[in-house]
Amino acid sequence: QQDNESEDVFSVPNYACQRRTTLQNHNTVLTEALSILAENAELNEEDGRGIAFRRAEAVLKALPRAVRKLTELKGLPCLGEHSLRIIKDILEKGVSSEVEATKQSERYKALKLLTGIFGVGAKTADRWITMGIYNLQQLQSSGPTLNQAQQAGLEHYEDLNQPVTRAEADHIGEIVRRVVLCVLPGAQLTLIGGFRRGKPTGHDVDFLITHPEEGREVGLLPKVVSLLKSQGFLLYQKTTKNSYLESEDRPTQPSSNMDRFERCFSIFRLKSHQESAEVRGNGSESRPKSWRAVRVDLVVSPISQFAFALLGWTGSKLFERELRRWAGHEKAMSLSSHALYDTKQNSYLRAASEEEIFAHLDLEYIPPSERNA
Ligand code: DGT
Ligand code: MG
Repeated sequence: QQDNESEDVFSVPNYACQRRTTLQNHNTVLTEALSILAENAELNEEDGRGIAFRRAEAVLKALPRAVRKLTELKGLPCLGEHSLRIIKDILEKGVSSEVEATKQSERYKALKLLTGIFGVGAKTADRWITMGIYNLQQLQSSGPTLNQAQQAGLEHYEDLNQPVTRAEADHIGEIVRRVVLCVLPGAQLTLIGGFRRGKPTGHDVDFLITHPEEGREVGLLPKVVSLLKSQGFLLYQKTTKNSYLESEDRPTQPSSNMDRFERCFSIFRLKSHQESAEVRGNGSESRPKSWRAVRVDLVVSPISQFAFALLGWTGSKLFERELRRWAGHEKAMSLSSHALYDTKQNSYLRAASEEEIFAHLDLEYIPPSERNA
């Protein structure tokens, strides 16, 4: 009797960084529903609610099979009353009225549309909605002041909302690698973000640049950017300087995602592979556009921080957040994309690989493809 019962109840560890979460899961109807509510909370800047739904979503992603009954979930972590109610509705009726109502709501639709403009966050979108701006036409006709990023975002709206494929990411990688090596022979370029976790598409392409000799990476990024620009690859770019100082950077907010690497947010002009053929064969009328805009992020790390940067930029966002929560709550350590600090020993813990960081944290190593929490 008791054996039967325990067979029917799921069990997963508390933190997403203790679990192996692949891209595919057995409960997509449930996880997509919770993801909508999480997204809605994030768009409304209700961070606590957003995190609660993300954690619940991640627990369901980690289950070894589809959920059949609510009672199977007894004892699982991170499933609050609200999430359980949504799951119950879907198990019983096939849909959640709250999720459906959210998807239909004018505010949700407008927030999603407006924050889909590069450079527009939840705050700006909310301000525009109060001004009666719910779509791109209203935005263009009522003309609030746009900064340069937002202007570029609006101009390339359609392209930037088309998923980037892995092939496009690799193509951009070849272009960037060539330029990086030209500026600094021996430098290394690594594809990070969702593509490193095995995602077939992404909303942008993220790269981490380093050099095996500490310090050689200093000053690299502005040169890379100006070379890319002179070769016509950049439609927009904003570069921020490295402001990390170990002595003053003891990360005080383990939940914060911000880091201080030298970084370039850009919009890349990517030529279509078939461009030459199409342009040649097609005369002049209604020639298809021969290039597309793609969001590309470049981050530079000194080799001494590379493992931390790699871990911090591979994601998923929830996996990162859970790693920092684990470090802080369970290990009295503070993890950032620069370093790991042990508050009991009052010292930094060095690491040359992601494996070493997991070991410092007393966690089983989880490879990128299983960090899709
Ligand atoms: P995507 O691009 O939507 O397909 O999915 P991801 O997972 O590539 O997400 P993305 O590009 O927003 O960010 C990649 C990872 O980098 C993400 O898991 C968290 C991390 N990340 C993003 N922005 C920052 C930042 O400002 N600081 C730090 N430390 N990490 C960041
Ligand atoms: Mg990305």
